[in-house]
Amino acid sequence: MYKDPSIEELFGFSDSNEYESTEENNSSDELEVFDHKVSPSSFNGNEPIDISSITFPSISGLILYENLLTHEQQNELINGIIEANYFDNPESNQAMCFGTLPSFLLNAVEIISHTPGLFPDGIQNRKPLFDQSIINLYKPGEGITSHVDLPRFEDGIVVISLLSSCVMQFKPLSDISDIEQDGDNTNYYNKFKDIQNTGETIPVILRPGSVLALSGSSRYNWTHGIEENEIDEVGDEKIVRNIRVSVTLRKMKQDQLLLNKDDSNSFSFEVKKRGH
Ligand SMILES: O=C(O)CCC(=O)C(=O)O
Repeated sequence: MYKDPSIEELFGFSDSNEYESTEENNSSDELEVFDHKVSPSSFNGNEPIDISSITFPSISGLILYENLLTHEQQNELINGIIEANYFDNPESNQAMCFGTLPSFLLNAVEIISHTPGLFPDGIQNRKPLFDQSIINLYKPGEGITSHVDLPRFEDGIVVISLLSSCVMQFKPLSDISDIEQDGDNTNYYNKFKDIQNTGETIPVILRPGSVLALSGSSRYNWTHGIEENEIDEVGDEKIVRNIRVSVTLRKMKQDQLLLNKDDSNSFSFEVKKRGH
């Protein structure tokens, strides 16, 4: 019978009793652990047959592609993340990579870059499409505070979801002082006027293999975040969260690259505990 992998089976550390595997501790058996990590059954089902795109009438620029990545492509990402050892330290749950993207992301980026309608052409055709990635690890119940991505990143952001589903909440940005400022960028967040601000929070279910694209209003005029819940309920659907990994892909503004890096082609990464 299918059983979700535990955090130590995936990332090789034991964190707390809460997440302790009920199975025998097999962490010394690399091959078996590795098999468990990568088995397609870890994704609970059959090959995806239905790639569907969902748009959100009140959030312009937001588009969700479900099943865009096959189980094998999801496995490739998870294996790459495991092999990069980002989360060897149980305190770490966020890895930020700058410059050249890690090689295990390249196939997924290739798929995304050939997915029509994800972004307006000006974004979709830029080179490179992305040069910065954040990999977030969530234990069941963990979330991320609602935020708007900083202005130092270009328009056109994607979030790839892996392993488990959760609900991301979109809230219209009502007050510019609500968000973290990054220099003199106040106008930056107000440049899209197509928002119909009803004050309503819109839940978006992010399932494994899905890719969520944010551009325009959805990127600048809405906050996005994940509440700290073990169970999400949307309509009739009840989602029991398990370990989730997400990959956010963005492009840094050119002037930021020059400011921050001697060599814009260099690769660097930072692993830390999510601040929010
Ligand atoms: O984990 C997610 O799905 C979203 C991550 C995110 O918004 C971020 O890293 O800024």
